Amino acid sequence: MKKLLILLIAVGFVACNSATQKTEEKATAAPAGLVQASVSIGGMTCEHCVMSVTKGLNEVEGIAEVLVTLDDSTAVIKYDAAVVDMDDIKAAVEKRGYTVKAPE
Ligand SMILES: [Cu+2]
Repeated sequence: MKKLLILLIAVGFVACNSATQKTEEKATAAPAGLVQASVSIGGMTCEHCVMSVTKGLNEVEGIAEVLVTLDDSTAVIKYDAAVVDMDDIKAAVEKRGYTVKAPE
């Protein structure tokens, strides 16, 4: 547990430092093979939470595009369903200390 806390603090610190880098999000047509899913993220309270979740998801191979919104606590993810599935997406978010409620 202590190790996890340290990890979370480290992640938060890194995320804070990069919080000024605003990623530009554009609505683009998904390339063939990509699917889009909107999931609810639990535990986000500020912009650096958004950055942390965004980073965590962008690190996952097969995820092409991530748009995390703090206001409604959602992440819209475009991903290659042949490479990743919802379990991988959940794991990446949970690794950052947040929860995921995937659409049923
Ligand atoms: Cu935060």
